[in-house]
Amino acid sequence: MKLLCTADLHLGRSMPFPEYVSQDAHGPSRAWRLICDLAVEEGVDGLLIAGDAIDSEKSYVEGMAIFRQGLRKLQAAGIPVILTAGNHDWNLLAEAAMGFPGVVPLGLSGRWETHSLGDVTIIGWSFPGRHHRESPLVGFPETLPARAVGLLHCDLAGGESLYAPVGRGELEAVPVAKWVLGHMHSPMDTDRFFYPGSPLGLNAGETGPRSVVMLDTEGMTCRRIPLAVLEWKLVSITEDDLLDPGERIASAVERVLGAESESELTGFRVLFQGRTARSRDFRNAAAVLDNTDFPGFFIQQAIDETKPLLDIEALAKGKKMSSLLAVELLAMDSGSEDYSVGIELLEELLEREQGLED
Ligand SMILES: [Mn+2]
Repeated sequence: MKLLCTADLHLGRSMPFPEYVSQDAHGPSRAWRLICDLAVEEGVDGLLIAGDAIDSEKSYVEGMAIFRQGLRKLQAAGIPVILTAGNHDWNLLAEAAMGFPGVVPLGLSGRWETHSLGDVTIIGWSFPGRHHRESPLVGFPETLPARAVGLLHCDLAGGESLYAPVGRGELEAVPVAKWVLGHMHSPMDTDRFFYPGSPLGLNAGETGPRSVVMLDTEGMTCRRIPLAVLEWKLVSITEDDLLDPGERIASAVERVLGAESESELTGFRVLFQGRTARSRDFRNAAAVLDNTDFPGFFIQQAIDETKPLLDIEALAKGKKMSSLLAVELLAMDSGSEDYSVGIELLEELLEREQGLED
């Protein structure tokens, strides 16, 4: 059997896009439509969703409507949907599935529940509330039919997590051939479990390409299918590019941003770092870039972390405390760690001296 697996769609979530980027065309709803299309095209035997299909109660009306549109399409194609609830949609799945006999939420009261799909048993557990501090594997059945696939929203980091902490060993100790997990938005693959990851990064920090997973239950093998809705990238433009600000900023940015992307749209966070004599210019550039409309990509945020260039030689000629430090610095290797510590001290000192003069 072929089962298409995904998680963390967060339908209804408003993306951190500039106004000119369409939420519907490039956000979670676009990803969901693609996933439904893919399921139909590939003629899958089922779609598995490991939690957080809908974002939250706040975006509930919108998220629910988008979700049910997709379910209608899948139902028309005779594709069953098996899903568990995550910490975001723990109280929404029962209603979402209403009127769809082929849509099966599993383990809604926080109890393990099974569902047969052909020769495969899907076993799932849903968040019973917003938080769950215990391992959800407590009370897991000791025996299961041979071909069992687990469906769970959980925090693999374990420990003190509020979000159903589990250890890797716990997942591997139970009689499940393959776990489909949700909650971590980055994709992750191991022999016994995998996180499909969110089908698109939901904020600029969630960088990297995204995909869904096709699980072939014959040999319990997985194949990733890229989803090219949106990719976030972080670019740092450092010292070398900052020698000549102004015009150069735009060309440096375009050069970096012009790099090929598999995605329909790429969202960038641009970081200006390093020292420049015209740090102020970068502050302005950041403001301009925030509002620049490029085809195929946009800049979600430009952050100025540049520092003013210090003229050590000129400072060394002075007659202040800072001059003594500047003399020391001139004798040091500018690549050393001590040198950067010295520069920071010098900046601090200059600020204080400035304060005394004011
Ligand atoms: Mn979650």
